[in-house]
Amino acid sequence: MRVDVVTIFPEYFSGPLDAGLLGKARAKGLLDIRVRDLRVHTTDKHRTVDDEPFGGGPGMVMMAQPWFEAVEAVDGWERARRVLLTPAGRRLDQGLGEQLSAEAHLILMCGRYEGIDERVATGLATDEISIGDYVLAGGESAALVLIEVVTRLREGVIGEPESLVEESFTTGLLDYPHYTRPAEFRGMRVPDVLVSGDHAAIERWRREEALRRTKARRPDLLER
Ligand code: JEE
Repeated sequence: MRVDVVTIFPEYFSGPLDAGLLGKARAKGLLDIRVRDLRVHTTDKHRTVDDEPFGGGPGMVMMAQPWFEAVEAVDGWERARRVLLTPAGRRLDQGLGEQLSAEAHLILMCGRYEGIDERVATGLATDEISIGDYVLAGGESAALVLIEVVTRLREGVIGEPESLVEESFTTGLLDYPHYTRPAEFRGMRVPDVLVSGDHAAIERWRREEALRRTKARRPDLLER
């Protein structure tokens, strides 16, 4: 899968894309990520990307021109899924992540300030996506979240595909609690059933714990 990221902070991506699952997927050639500096496509000596909002209001708005030129400079951009990260977008969930993971090419647009001139959303992007209901300072961390969600769903990225099948957001419940050795740590004991060897009882316990947690923390998941 090919991913092009457009940002005024390319350096934001160097650590996260090299570590862990993303670093491995790139090393295996399963993920080809290119981070592009929006300011390359500015036209003045100060490399300006923002201006005051028409109609007034707080903050600055990113200009459409550098965004159109940056995206149109990506080879194959017309066939790519062109995603604008924005707090005003459709909320990312596992289902949308699965859809996006089937694409050959994503272009992710990461804004800053109060956002981007609306003509980028209407005339350049194919999708507007938000990663959740809170306000970030820009789209970069959202793009990293999206890249991680999509990458771990690609064939060959995760060694054991069983861990994808049992995924909590696929079963519709939160995950059950996990424990490892030692059986007692600072007076906190692992539930007896997990060391009992009774696999039917373990399965029942896990299912009940998942249900209990979901009721307490995410009742919205049970309504569906
Ligand atoms: C892209 C700029 C910052 C801050 C004002 C906020 C008023 C934009 N889930 C997500 N949360 N935030 C983002 C995100 C934030 C961004 C950009 C994505 C570009 N910013 C910014 C404040 C405001 N509004 C919402 O209420 C109305 C706008 C994001 C994603 N993806």
